[in-house]
Amino acid sequence: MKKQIELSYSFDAFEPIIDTLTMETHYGKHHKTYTDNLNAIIDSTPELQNHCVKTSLRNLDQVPEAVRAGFVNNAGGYLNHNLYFDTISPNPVKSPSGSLADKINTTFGSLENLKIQLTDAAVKQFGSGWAWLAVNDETGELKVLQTANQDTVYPLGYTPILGVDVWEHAYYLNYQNRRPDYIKEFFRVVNWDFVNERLEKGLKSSGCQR
Ligand code: MN3
Repeated sequence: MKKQIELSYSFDAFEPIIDTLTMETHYGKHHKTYTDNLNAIIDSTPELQNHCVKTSLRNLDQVPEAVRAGFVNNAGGYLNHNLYFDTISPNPVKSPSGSLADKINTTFGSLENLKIQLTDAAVKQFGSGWAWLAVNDETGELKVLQTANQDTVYPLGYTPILGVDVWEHAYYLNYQNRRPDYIKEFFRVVNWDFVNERLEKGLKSSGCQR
């Protein structure tokens, strides 16, 4: 049984950057629905029961066609949001350290340049989707990617370490059509210590961590 991550903050912790109703609905309705749907699909699909969700996403040809589209949407919705809600913090560490700081500087030149690239990917994602900072599973290199809907970067051979949710449900009540404003504000709640932890864990193990 897959479970949503437990939140270490209250729904009103991000006011006024992310409003209380958006947090409550995002976690309590949207993320919950993806999680419930994923559990229902896994329960009815023996082929999915002995693998971690990530592994099945990387090997979609082994997922029965009848449930494949639903699995992609709901496994993606489940994993993408576990990462999202874990990455934000009311008391974030505001700049990267450790291996992450080194890699960001080597790859993008600076944190500011990385934010520009992530913002560009997030703004240009047409319709619903995500912008990602992701690690190449083979080379360990960082890359900015974007995906539509709840698609993940796992089938592309990457592991996400930071996701910017650009579905309207993530920002519409406060920001309406002003997606660039939301993205700018979102960076104020990103806990870069957590992103670094994801990077370092990912480099050490290719296990089943979320
Ligand atoms: Mn969302």
